[in-house]
Amino acid sequence: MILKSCKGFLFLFILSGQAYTQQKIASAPEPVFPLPTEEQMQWHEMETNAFIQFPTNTFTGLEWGYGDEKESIFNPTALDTRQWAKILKETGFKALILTTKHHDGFCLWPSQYTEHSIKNSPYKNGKGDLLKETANAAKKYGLKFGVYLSPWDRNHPEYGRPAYLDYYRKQLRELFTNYGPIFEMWFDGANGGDGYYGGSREIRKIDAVNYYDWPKTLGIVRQIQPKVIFFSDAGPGVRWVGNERGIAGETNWNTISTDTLHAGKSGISDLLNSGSADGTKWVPAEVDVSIRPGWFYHANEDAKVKTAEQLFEIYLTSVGRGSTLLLNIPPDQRGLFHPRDIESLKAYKKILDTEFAINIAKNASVSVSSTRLNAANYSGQMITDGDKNTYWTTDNDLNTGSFEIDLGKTKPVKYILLQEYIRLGQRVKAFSVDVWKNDTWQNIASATTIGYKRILRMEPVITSKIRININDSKACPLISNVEVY
Ligand code: FUL
Repeated sequence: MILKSCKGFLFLFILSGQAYTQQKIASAPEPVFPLPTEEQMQWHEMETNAFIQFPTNTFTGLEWGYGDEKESIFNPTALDTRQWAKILKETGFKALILTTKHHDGFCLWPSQYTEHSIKNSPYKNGKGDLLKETANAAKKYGLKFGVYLSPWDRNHPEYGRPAYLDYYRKQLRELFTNYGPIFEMWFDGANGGDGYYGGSREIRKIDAVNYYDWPKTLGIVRQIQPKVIFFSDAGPGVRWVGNERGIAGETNWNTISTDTLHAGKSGISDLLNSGSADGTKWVPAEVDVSIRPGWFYHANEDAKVKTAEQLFEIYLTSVGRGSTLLLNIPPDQRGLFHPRDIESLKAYKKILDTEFAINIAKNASVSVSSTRLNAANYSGQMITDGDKNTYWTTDNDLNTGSFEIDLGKTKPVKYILLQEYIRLGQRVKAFSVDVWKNDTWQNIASATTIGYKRILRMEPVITSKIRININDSKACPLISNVEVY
């Protein structure tokens, strides 16, 4: 392969047989801002992560511990963080995020700043450190590790006053200094209300916008680990999707204007769910949902564990709509994933492997309405070449375009998976899908955004050719990948 420059174009000479064929190479389109950071890109590519919540609620049966639980109640009999990590790895998860302290204020690590922690529990006679054990298990199984540290603390006597903020920041320092790389930090939106508060047993309200002084608090964490991604309603790394049912918006922009949000702000669920086309920041939606009705293990919910089919639906409404799925699997009172949850997870993985077994568009030939400057490096083939770093695009002045994928012969089609090259911004606003049937094109689907990934499930249709029409885009569309199953 030889590269030469002439009149502003690069020419690529590829040796095919005995002769060199000349191919024109053009430069990339201008980005459409805002853009993801490198860490956000990695986060997009992870697609499915797990949440693990194991506070005193597991033993009290509550959903929100009051903060007055005795430390002695935390007594898992067979805890094994390697079991969690092993199953998550086997069922396709890329990371786990541990709730290190829920609203009850009970810490799963021996924090030096409180007595309300694992160090005063029977677990390993007070010598246990679940943060360390979980981080080690994640590492052993090649999973990234993240943490949740509830800002709301119903145990702490100073909650709602400046002294608590100092305590919270010290705990963040402990987390980010002692447990290795943390890829994501989860800030919960639930903040303030009734609680034990060191025995006061009263209602404490906070000023949600100002109390935590988030810029300063996040700055402290960033100084220790600059690459961490912050989750909250307001981002700044990733945003809440606006519900806990596992459903991202059918229209799902990774962009949103964060000056309209703050953690815990009410009345913005729809905005969080869809993002906004004209948003000024890249803050993609994360879909957090539990495998059980609640966030913690309760034996009376064993029969209500989501089925593999329900989990697969959630996959389609989260990852399939360009979000990342954060699926909560709460360990039981032994400290292990319950057999029912494991059964669902394994069967869900089987569905994924079966439904997406063979991409029938892999290396299929693609014809396009037009190619950017007729350059080889933006041709239709980039869509089916299996390389996430190459893409098809058009000239700058076009915000529509179409391409046809030739499957070679007639085959049943049930899913079409599309991806934009979002490193240069999310662009597509509307697209439709046609299939070749009875010697004509028939429309079978229309949708809005694509983003990092979009999966359309259809009534199975038999066809030999698929046409995707980009009907509206912020600027020339950049399509990096299409798969067909
Ligand atoms: C919510 C919390 O109140 C729940 O208990 C749970 O931790 C969930 C992930 O976030 O806001």
